[in-house]
Amino acid sequence: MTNVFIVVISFLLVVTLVQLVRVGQLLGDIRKKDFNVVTETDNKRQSFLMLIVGLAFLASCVWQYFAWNPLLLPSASSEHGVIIDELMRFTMILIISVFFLLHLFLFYFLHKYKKSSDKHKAYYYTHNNKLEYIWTIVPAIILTGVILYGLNVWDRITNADTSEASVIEVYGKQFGWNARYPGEDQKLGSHDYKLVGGANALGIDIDDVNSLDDKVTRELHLVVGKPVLMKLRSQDIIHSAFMPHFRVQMNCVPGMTTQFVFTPTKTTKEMKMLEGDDFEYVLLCNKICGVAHYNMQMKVVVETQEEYDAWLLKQGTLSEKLLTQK
Ligand SMILES: [Cu+2]
Repeated sequence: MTNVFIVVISFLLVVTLVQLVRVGQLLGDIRKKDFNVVTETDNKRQSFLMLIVGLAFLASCVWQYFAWNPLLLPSASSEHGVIIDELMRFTMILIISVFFLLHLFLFYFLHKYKKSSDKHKAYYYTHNNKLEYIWTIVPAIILTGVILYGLNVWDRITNADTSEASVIEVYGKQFGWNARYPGEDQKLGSHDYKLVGGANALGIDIDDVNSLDDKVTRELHLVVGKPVLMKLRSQDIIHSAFMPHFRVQMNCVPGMTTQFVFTPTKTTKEMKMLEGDDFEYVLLCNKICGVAHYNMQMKVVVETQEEYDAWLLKQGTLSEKLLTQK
């Protein structure tokens, strides 16, 4: 119903504008003036209105910044997330400063250089090498600096030390996630996509001795302050494991294993105290992968080592699950 009202009101607004133009034309006829001739008063009024529109536009940008800011993600919950946030902040400050500066000049000059009889004509100015150098070289230097900064951050994230990290496999399929933890041997068993079928949704090679104590879960539990190396796989099409609070995202590609190493820094309990009791970490799919893509998610819990150990102990191993099925 609201949409119908919006359409009707928009239509009436257009009709009103057309009628106003018609009234202007009729008034022009009565006063014996050509309605289409732009007078100096018109120019002054229009340039003043342009200035108002420009300032209102910039004011609306400031308002939106404060109004929508609470909808942004909270500060990063991982070690590398901090340097991503710093890069983001630096880039946004740079872009927003340039945006405000340029728009202030744009609207000011539109107002200042309006057509007016008391000013001389605009000077036709074709070329200036000095200006060309300045507006080519200065942005080039600044952008090169931004790119080098970004590459440095990317390098630090993707080449992080994996030697101390515990390995967890994350497996995506239409439309859900599983996590696989190695058992006491600390080794994940091998896998093959040809083995996917029935209860063996992850294609795990059960003839591999390392597989038997692996644990497949529907939640991802992580230890606070401990690096984790996520090995990512997909069963069917490309998915993307996205954990916004940790600033982690990596594609899951069928037929290959991708990986991401990171260290969580805040437990779920700490985040609940900061963000409210409803808060949960989540792993989402960030590739539009089909009709239920919107709901392809897995709960993530960050906890202390003791809580993690207690949880992991309760998860059944693959061999136990296979025995109960028989
Ligand atoms: Cu997906």
